[in-house]
Amino acid sequence: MRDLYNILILTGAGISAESGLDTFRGPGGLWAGHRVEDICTPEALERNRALVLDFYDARRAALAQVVPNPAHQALARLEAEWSGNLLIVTQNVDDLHERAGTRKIIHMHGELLSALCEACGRRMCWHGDMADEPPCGTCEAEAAIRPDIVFFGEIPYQMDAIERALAKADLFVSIGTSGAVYPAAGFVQTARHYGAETLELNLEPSAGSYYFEQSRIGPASRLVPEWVDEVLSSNRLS
Ligand code: BJW
Repeated sequence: MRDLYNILILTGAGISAESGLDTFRGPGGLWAGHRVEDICTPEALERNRALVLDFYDARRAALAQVVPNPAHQALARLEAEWSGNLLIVTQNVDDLHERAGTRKIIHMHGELLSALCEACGRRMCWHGDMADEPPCGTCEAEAAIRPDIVFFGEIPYQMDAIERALAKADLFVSIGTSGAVYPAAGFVQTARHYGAETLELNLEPSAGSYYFEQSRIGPASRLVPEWVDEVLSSNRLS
């Protein structure tokens, strides 16, 4: 076993499921009765702006009702206690990692609590509704505020930083993601290419399970704290 210093963790909807947030592709994981791939696009936003804004307003309201679970808390503890490097890249648009105490995080698919002005490109913290289409607080453009969410066909955020982290990772861990959406689904192969060990923690084997050296099956609220205990009690820090 090689020394361990740089740990890169990818999280998906499964880590927030036990907090009460729906996943995308499991049972009941439908987006307002549609496939997420048909609706989460810039074209859908253009065609039916009110529906999309309403949907994200409801998600933002639901987020205020839930709290981090033991999996989010364990990763925050790992960040606080691990003397190597730890980076969390999340596909989730919720803020449960941050509320658990995580500080080093990239939201590659955007954030529910952020808004993006399509006119001036400015991003701003957003806690209220967007359905009433307020003007941009900076450039005052009308009907230009949209959720700061990466839709299909748009480029995920901070890909350069993620590529750099993949290239230097000693261990890549994927938690609660189905491996159905790229580029995140390809991270395991990139990490392996650069020599990282790979581990998957999921309720069931994902589409990409085959690429992981090790898969552990079970709920994140149990598997993640167990794995964090293992890492913190190991002597593998280089
Ligand atoms: C538990 C659990 C518990 C449950 N404990 N586990 C053809 C081939 C290949 C690629 C493409 C293609 N056609 C188009 C593409 C690209 C496209 C894509 O991948 N499409 C696929 C459908 C094929 N991707 C894109 O368009 C992306 N952009 C892009 O590629 O740009 C080009 C580019 C890239 C890089 C550099 C330069 C250029 C953008 C993708 C945007 C995705 N957006 C969404 C919506 C976000 C907003 C929102 O939240 O509403 O992101 S879609 C949705 O899926 C969301 C998620 O982040 C994402 C992934 O879902 P996730 O997290 O995996 O959830 P689920 O539900 O799928 O899985 C849950 C998992 O949890 C399951 O495995 C359960 O078992 C598990 N679980 N309970 C542990 N208690």
